Amino acid sequence: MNKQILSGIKPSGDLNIGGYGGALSQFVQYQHDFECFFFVPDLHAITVPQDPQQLARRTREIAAFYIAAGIDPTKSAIFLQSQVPAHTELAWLLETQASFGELGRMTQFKDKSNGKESVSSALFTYPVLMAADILLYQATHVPVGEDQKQHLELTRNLAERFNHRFGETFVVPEPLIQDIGSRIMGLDDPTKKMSKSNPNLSSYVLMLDPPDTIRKKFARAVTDSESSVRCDWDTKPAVSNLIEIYSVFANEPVEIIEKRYAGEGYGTFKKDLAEVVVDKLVPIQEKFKEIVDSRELDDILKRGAQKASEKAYDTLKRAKQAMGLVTF
Ligand code: ATP
Ligand code: LTN
Repeated sequence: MNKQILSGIKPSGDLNIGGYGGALSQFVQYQHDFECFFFVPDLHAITVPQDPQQLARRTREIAAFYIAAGIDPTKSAIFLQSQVPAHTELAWLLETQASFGELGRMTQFKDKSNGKESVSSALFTYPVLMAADILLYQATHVPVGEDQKQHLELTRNLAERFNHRFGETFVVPEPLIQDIGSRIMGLDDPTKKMSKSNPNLSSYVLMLDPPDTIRKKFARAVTDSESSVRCDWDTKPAVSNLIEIYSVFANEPVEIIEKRYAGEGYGTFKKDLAEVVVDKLVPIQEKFKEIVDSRELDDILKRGAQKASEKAYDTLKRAKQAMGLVTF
């Protein structure tokens, strides 16, 4: 069977190393073994209020990060979701198959709407648009962080339900959630995922943080009381989180890192961790700066949208026909 990957990172805030560990670093690895579609889900970003200028800026930035991190645009399609209208069209078709109850059970919706007086109806239907993103490309695999597992499960249910009601139309996708890096936690609190919405700026490292800021943030990162550098999420969550970050950025297994720091205190380990992250991020930051405002980026995104559209419209047409909508 052909293997296809689709995934994306929302332009809803400055990208941090959580998104790199859970998503971007994986994208780069998979591009050699799969036909890949990497997009920027800008329509998902506007399910919560966005400043228009900032949204436009961040959308370019996410696309530039894809390339700067090593995705080859001649191999993989890189595009913006809003440039391929088939996404919203299929989302509508799928909404007719999704129940109110199942969308209400989505934990991301519950978290994001919790305590708010009013939220957009698009925040509620968000996972259906995500299902459309994936099903349009007949993706067999979707690399995401742990937090997206429930959305993937809904996507699988919708695909199976549609196929059952209207005949085989969609591939039922598998999530690709890596053991290491799929749950990078805050540097201030290892029980909460590293997130750009955390008001404590030291809780995350941004992809564009200068080296000295990265060093300071890791120096301040919380650790656990017992001072050995050992991965044990139950009793030592803070240090386990730092070891996982090291593992993602150095591309080394956890056991090797534990051995290297056996008998060392947290101080040396945290200093080295900062350097491992700086070494990885500095070249990405340089490439990012070269590309983010370039015409080359516009051309890549245009070509990507063309390639994506071909595949997307083919699937959309089949879905419409299956449902009895007249197509010509
Ligand atoms: P928000 O925090 O605003 O909800 P997000 O960071 O979860 O946004 P995206 O930026 O779209 O949303 O995330 C892109 C990808 O990065 C997703 O696959 C998500 O699972 C993953 N990801 C995000 N944060 C982390 C994290 N702390 N650890 C591992 N993966 C993460
Ligand atoms: N919901 C995801 C972003 C996203 C996505 C997708 C990821 C939108 N559509 C399709 C993978 C495949 C998030 O919040 N991180």
